[in-house]
Amino acid sequence: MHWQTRRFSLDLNRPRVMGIVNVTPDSFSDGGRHDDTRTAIAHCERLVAEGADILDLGGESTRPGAPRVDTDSEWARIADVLAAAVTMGVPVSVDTYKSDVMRRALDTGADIINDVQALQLPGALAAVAGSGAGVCLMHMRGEPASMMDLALYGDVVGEVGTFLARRAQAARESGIPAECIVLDPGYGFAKSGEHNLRLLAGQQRLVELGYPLLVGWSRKRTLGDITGRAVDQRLAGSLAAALRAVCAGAKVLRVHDVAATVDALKVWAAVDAATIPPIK
Ligand code: HH2
Repeated sequence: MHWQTRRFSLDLNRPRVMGIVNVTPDSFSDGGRHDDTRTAIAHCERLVAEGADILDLGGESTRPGAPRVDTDSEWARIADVLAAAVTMGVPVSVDTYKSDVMRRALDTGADIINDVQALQLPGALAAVAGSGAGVCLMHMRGEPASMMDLALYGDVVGEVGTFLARRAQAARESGIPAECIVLDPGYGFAKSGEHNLRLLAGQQRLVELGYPLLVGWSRKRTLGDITGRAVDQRLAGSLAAALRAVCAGAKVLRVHDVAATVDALKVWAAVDAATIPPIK
């Protein structure tokens, strides 16, 4: 199983780590930490040194209630960081739902477009089709400002699955090859804590759609609700959710804490590789 991106074909026979670089003043867990070009580039270098397989750059927060950022401001935040990141030897993803930002990112050498709106906004499918870029199509409803009002589901796994299957089909019909597509259940997006947990418990059903799954549980609110921990103390919860997601078929983990996640996956892989002698 592979994820075809512009410059790299990622072997997904082992789970991969996507390191988050939010070049924003207001992201929910790291807003303002690397929102200038110099510190953002240094953060990219650090995540690659820690073992990130992919970098994911974002210039607009999508936390619940986040305000929109206009195209030029979003692009101004990430442009120079992207130009530096594409020289670091790993595929670089840009987290955006705006077709103009997608086009500029692809012109600057981005390998992947990560769209929390699953290429639904006008011009998004056309911006990516023909580029050879990998895409991550994520489930959400509405917009970050209002999405939690839309957290109403009967069968959350089934409804998310139906949506993702439709978006993958639309992407393919627009000319994006199947091997470029990964799907994401969108943990925390228009979903209550209960929905997120049901979705993770039933995540294996989404694997049956036939595309690799990418998941983002890192530091999210549901982990705080379960553990009572503040956003900067959710590493243990994030690792537990990440490994549970791998158990349920996830192939790419979108995380803030790259070094710890890489270690956790090394332990997982070591157990997988252990040979079991027969009982005599
Ligand atoms: N979560 C966030 C942003 N982008 N993309 C994908 N594919 N999956 C996710 O779960 C996902 C995502 C939110 O996390 P973060 O980037 O840390 O925060 P913010 O949106 O506040 O910048």
